[in-house]
Amino acid sequence: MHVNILGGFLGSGKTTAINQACKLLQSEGKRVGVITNDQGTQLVDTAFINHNGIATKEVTGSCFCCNFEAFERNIAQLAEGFQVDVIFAESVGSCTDLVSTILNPLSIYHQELKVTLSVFADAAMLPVLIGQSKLFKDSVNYIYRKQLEEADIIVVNKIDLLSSDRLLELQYLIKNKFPHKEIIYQNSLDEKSILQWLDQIGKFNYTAERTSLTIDYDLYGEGEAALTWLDYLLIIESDDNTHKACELLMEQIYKQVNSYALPIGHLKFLITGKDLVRKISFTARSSQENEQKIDNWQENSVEMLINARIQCDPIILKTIVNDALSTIEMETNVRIEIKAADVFLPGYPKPTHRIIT
Ligand SMILES: Nc1nc2c(ncn2[C@@H]2O[C@H](COP(=O)(O)OP(=O)(O)O)[C@@H](O)[C@H]2O)c(=O)[nH]1
Ligand SMILES: [Mg+2]
Repeated sequence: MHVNILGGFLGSGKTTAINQACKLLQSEGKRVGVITNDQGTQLVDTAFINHNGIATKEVTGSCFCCNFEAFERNIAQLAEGFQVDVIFAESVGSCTDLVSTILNPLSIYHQELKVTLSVFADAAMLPVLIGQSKLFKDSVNYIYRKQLEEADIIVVNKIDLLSSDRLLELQYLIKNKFPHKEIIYQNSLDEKSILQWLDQIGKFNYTAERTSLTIDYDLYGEGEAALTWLDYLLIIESDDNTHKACELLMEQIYKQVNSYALPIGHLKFLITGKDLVRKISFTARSSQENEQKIDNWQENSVEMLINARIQCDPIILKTIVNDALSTIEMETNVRIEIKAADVFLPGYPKPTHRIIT
């Protein structure tokens, strides 16, 4: 069985690529499964992939590396319960050191699995984050660079958003920076691009021995803890339609985060109703690139899941979201019930295994 692990920073396009790849493989009659991962418990990615009719398991409350047993259990359940041929596993966007903590343990304890590690990077963010970026703290940039360093394949994603000149510049930069890496340039919204990625991981030499990262866990832990985690589950109800209020709420949160100049890892919303599944993501791009038109819907009651990773104090993020909820309730005719709310700083990474090669 093939297990394709996706790493790479928050918002780089991992879930999008998995979703597209699964649809393509399913249309060819293959049985696919997905394992999602987050340190929170209410996951936008799981709900999104599930709504698309794909067998999904999740490791919550901890990353794959710190709960390897749960990861193994999920692989076994997808293999036995759903008889899948291929699994895509998306690791937490602020996680690294996967070769020593996931791939090496899998190659020792599960030699029957054919495992690959694709590390995704947003094409526009890549030159910023491997340079002397002041966007995130140095410890966060450190994680980003380490993720790329251990990739089997680097997937430079969202190339559709670059001009051809900028793409050429980027290709030159990346080739020089990673002369020995397999690199592909991708638009995950495009079928042909996804087929090229699937072809590349299909051809991968699964028996290749990988080199473990040399990594400073204190700096890695500092980077993880720099990004506050927020998960909210809301019920939004109205006597009329809920669309406008939801749109205003997302806009209000995004604007407030920007007004405090807080760097966004990701800020994503999943809105579901009787006939509705809508995912809206904001990432560390310019606000103009993040401008989104949210098509109308007709629903009196929707569920909204919010997942955020933002570089700031947890109290600030919690206050921004709670203030936005109050404002929208006052200014529109919706009632908002908070079903679950969790805001925290991730703890120090403590992998189950760390096997060095
Ligand atoms: N234009 C464009 N947008 C993309 C592409 N891949 C992902 N996105 C968008 O980038 C945002 C973050 O994607 P997501 O898959 O959630 O990233 P993840 O955090 O790495 O799983 C979403 O709004 C996606 O629609 C791409 O190749 N091109
Ligand atoms: Mg994701």
